[in-house]
This record gives sequence, structure tokens and C-alpha cells, in this order.
Amino acid sequence: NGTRELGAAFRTTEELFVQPSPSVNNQFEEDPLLQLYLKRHLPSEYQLTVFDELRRFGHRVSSELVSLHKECEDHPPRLNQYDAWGKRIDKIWTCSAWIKMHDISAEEGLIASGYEGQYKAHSRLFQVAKNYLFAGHSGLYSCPLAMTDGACKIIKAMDRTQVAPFSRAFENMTSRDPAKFWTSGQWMTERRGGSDVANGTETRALPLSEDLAGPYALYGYKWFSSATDSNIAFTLARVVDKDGSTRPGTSGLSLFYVETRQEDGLLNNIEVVKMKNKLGTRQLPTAELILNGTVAHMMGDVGRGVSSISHMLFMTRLHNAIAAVSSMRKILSLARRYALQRTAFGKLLVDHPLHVRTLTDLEVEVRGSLLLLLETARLLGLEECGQASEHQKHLLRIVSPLLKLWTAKQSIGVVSEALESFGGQGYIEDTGIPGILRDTQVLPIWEGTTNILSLDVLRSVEKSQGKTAMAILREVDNLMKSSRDADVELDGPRDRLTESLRTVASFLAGTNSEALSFAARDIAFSLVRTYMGALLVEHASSTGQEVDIAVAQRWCSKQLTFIGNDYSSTSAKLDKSILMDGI
Ligand code: UCC
Ligand code: FAD
Repeated sequence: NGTRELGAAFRTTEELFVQPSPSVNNQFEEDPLLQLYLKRHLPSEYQLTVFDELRRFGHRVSSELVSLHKECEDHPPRLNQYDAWGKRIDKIWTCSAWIKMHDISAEEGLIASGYEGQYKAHSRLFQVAKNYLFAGHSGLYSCPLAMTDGACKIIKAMDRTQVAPFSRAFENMTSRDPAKFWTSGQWMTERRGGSDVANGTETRALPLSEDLAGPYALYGYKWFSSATDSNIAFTLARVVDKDGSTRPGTSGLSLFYVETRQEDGLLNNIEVVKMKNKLGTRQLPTAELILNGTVAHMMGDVGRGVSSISHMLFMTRLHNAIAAVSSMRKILSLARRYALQRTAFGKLLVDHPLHVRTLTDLEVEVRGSLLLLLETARLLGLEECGQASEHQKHLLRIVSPLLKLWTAKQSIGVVSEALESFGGQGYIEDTGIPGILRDTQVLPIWEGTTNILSLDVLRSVEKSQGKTAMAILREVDNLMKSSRDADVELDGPRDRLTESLRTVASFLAGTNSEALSFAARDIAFSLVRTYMGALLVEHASSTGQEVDIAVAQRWCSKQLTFIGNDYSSTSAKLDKSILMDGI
């Protein structure tokens, strides 16, 4: 009897230890670097409003968006191709939380704030800061927002905000009214390839009138289309000449504007073939589409498709970086909270120096990326308001691919390491943590892979006759000079930066173009690391704070690696022998 009673007592779960879940707090209030950067760079007349607004939004994110984000993960989109009576409808169902994210995006002006000019040349910086607070908790609504910003940028940069039909799209995409707010897709990838669109694009555009501006009927197969529930899309196609032929290559590609639905609400001669079954980003509808006479309007000149869509690529790559840094910040915030509440070997995790060092190394990486992101946003704002110098314009051009390739790649490593800091819980789906890793894995793939963006860095150098490379190297020098007489503690980082700068510059100057392409990735990584080191050093010398100085020191001693590989043709041959050994 006594044993049975004892057994019953053991069976009770009431006394078992239950650990509290780590909470998401106000992400603005917990981000001193974001606050310090804004304090340093925003004119004083904007500071109060911007800080109040970001603090309010940070609170909305932690109180309202966390559960919506989870709902988006738990209820992924579905495709209903036929109705009960067999009629083809191709309806994409999305959950109510996804629709709510659409409404919140409009209300909060997540796109509008980039175009209203409330903070003049600092509007983009404000918009990026706000989207950074949003992205990691957005149920991946950050993806349609990225493409929507890209679509607005095309229309604005190509001066079509007052020209129908683009004017209506621009007005709706920059609206703060959820009932009006439109989003955009970006259909570039076809079956033959997504990096090399010049050889990959088979879609044809049949003119429906004599007027070159359109309309056209598009025929083709779009292999990837994310946020397929969007109202419009920009896409590439080849115009069919009078003799029925099309021009191959880049110069045969033109840019087209598509409204996905007709006035009657039916799809614009678009068939949704299937939804992609993806490793992550499952919240996001991504489909294969057949364009079967889709009515479209040309944007820009015939044969200038790639150049025209590069306006969109600029913005989506910036948003990719927002998502990458936001994900890193999110998981580290959770990991910090966890370290303050989880005990192992009789001590809180935060009292194990080894655990803290592991997380601190990640924190240093995130700070470098955040600084790079904010600085890019600041430069963009200056450029859009006509206040950027030639030097800053060249700098912005080369920093754009560097920002995307670096933050995307880094986010996977950081998120993976941070996931381990939760132990087994990091691997458990209902904590929401594994989803962060799955969703970051796509960031280096879409919007240009790491290699393609490394080659874009070289494209920028070649097109500008070296001016973009000069701009970034000179900027590193400027940043170091502006901090020269500050703290001696920064002498070490400055020495390493000087050495890094010299090595990259002499490599760029002394290498032929074939070897440069081969070395593109190492060049890109060396350039971005050096630039980030310089940003951190300048920031630290300006704030004079112990934490900022330590971050700059650690970054520079760990991250500044130099190009030293062999990029000869013999070495390239050897690569193939090693890789293909056994095939
Ligand atoms: O993946 C996609 C959407 C995913 C969902 C959205 C996520 C958003 C983030 C969300 C976060 C949560 S959409 C698909 C994205 N696809 C790509 O990114 C394509 C990647 N491939 C490239 O970027 C290639 O480098 C190409 C396509 C640009 C290469 O094409 P070409 O034909 O070899 O290009 P060319 O001949 O070098 O360049 C043609 C013209 C040139 O100008 P002109 O004619 O004046 O000499 C180039 O200078 O385009 C210009 N150009 C650029 N201009 C090319 N790239 C750029 C650039 N980056 N900036 C300015
Ligand atoms: P490939 O171009 O075949 O590349 C394969 C590999 O070869 C890559 O690692 C690449 O880096 C490397 N490589 C290629 N060329 C070179 C070179 N010259 N030098 C060195 N290395 C090279 N696309 C859209 O248009 N719209 C969308 O909405 C969209 N959504 C997507 C959603 C998801 C979830 C995913 C995964 C992809 C999406 N994409 C979309 C497609 C995406 O943009 C492409 O997958 C990407 O651009 C790569 O193209 P690819 O798949 O054809 O790879």
C-alpha cells in the first residue's frame, strides 16, 4: 500500500520542473547599437519622433506580432486548383494571420515611409530601421514587402509615378490604407536558370498593338514566383518581332508590368501549376506559373530588361539584408534571455564564461552587419534626395551586393550556432526556433547567389572603370582617418585595417580579369570585412563606449583575413581533379 502511495506521488507532474519560455521583448529598446547609430546620424529635429515611433512599433511587434508570426508558420498557404464543380480557379488560400500582416504593413507604412519623405534624406534610414524590427517577426510577410519596395523603386526611378497603369500601382503600393494596399511579385527565374536570366528566359511577349509601350500578351513558364498572391509583378520577356523571331541574350530581354488579376477579379491568363514544396519559407506562397496570354505593359525600353529590373534587385537585396540581420538579432535576443534563466551545473548559463563567449562572438558579428545595413540605408537616402556625392554613389553601388552576400551567408552560421545555445530545445519545432534556421537558409540563394553577387561586385568595378573599388577603399581610409587621434585602444584594429586595405588594393591592381573572376568571392569577402571593420572602428571612436571599442577590437582581430589563395589556371585544374575524383 505504502509503495503504491509513493508511486502515485512520483507520477504527479505538478512538482516537475517546468522552465519558462524565453520571451521576445521590445526589440527597439533592447538594441543599443540601433539607438546609438540613429542618435549619431539623425538630425536632432527628427530624433524624438523617430525614437517614439520605433519604441511604439517595437512594443507592437513583441505584443501582437509574435503570435501572428507563429500562426503563419502553423497555417501555410494552399492551392485550390478546382472548385467543387470542376471549374479551374487556381485560388491560393492564405491564413488570416498572413492577411493581418498585409494590413499591419500598410497601417505601419512599412513601404510608404520610404516614399513619403517625412524625414527627407533620412526617410530610408527610418524605413529600414522599422522593417528591421518587423522582418524577423513578420511571418515572412517581409518577402512580399521586399518585392513591393522593389516595384515602387522601378516606377519611381524610371519616372512613371504619373503614367497609367503604373501610377495606380504606385499609389496603392505606397498607401497606408489596408483596403488599398497592393503588393508585388518579381518573376525572373525560368526553368533554364535563375542566375543567368539572359540565357534562361524563354517567355515571349506578343505585341497587341502598334504602340511599343503595349499592351503585350506574355507566353511562358515562370519556375519560381514568390508571394504569388500579389496584385502585380514585374517580369522579363522577349518581344516577338513581326517575322515571329525573338532576340537572344541580354539585349533581347525587356521588362514587363503585369496585374495578376483582371478587372472582373479573374486571373490575368495565368495558370498556377503547383506550389513549391520548400525546405523553409513555408509561410510564403511560392508557385510555378504558366503565362498564357497574360496582358502586360512594357516598362522602359525594348531590350533594356536586365538594366531596368536592377532597380528592383537593389531594393530586394537590401530587404534580404534586413531579413538576415533581423533574424540574427531575434535569435540572439532569445538566446540572451535564455542564458539569464537556464541553469546547468548549478549556475545560470550566463555565469558560464564559455557559453557567454560563444554568444558574444555572435553578438559582435550581428553588430557589424547591423552597422553595414544602416550605413547602406543612410547612403541610399542621400542618393535618392540628390545629396550623395559621386564618391557616395559609387560606394552605394558596390556596397549593395556586398551587403546582401555577406549578411545572407553570415546569418546561417550565426542562427545555427545560436540555435545550439538552447540545447535540445533549439531543435524542437514548437519553440519556433528551428523555423528561423530554415528561413535563413534561403537568403544566400534568392535575389542572387553568393557567387553571382561576388561577380556583381566586379561588374560594378568594371562598369565604373574602377571607381566603385576606389570608393570603398577610400571610404575605409576616410573612416580610419576620422578616428585617428581617438582612443589608443583602437590602434591595433587600425593597424590591421591598414594591412587589409593594402593587401586588397594591391591584389585588385595586380591581377588580370580572368583571375579576378576566379577570385571574386574572396575579393568580395575581403572588401566587405575590411569595410565593416572600418565602420566599427569609426563608430567606437565616436561613441567612446567600452562595449563599442571591444566590439571593434574583436571584429578586427578575428574577421580581417587576407586574400592569399592561388587563382592560377593550374590551381583551377587541380580544383576540378579534387572535386571530381572518383566520378
Ligand atoms: O529570387 C527572387 C525573389 C525571391 C523572393 C523575394 C525575396 C526578397 C528578400 C526577402 C527577404 C525576406 S527574384 C529573382 C532574383 N534573381 C536574381 O537576382 C538574378 C541573379 N542574377 C544576376 O544578378 C545576374 O548577374 C544578371 C541577371 C544581372 C546577369 O545578367 P547579364 O545578362 O549577364 O547582365 P549584364 O549584361 O552584365 O548586364 C546587363 C545590364 C548592364 O547595363 P548596361 O546595359 O547599361 O551596360 C548592367 O550594368 O544590366 C546592368 N546591371 C546592373 N545595374 C546588371 N546588374 C546590375 C546591378 N546589380 N545594378 C545595376
Ligand atoms: P543556378 O543559376 O543554376 O545556379 C546554381 C549554382 O551555380 C549556384 O550555386 C550559383 O552560385 C552557381 N553559379 C551560377 N553561375 C555561376 C558563375 N557564373 N560563376 C560561379 N558560380 C555560378 N525567382 C524569381 O524570379 N522570383 C521569385 O519569386 C523567386 N522565389 C524564390 C523562392 C525560393 C524559396 C527560392 C529557393 C528561389 C526563388 N527564386 C525566385 C529563384 C531564385 O532567384 C533562383 O533560384 C536563384 O537566382 C538561383 O538560380 P538557379 O536556381 O537557376 O541556380
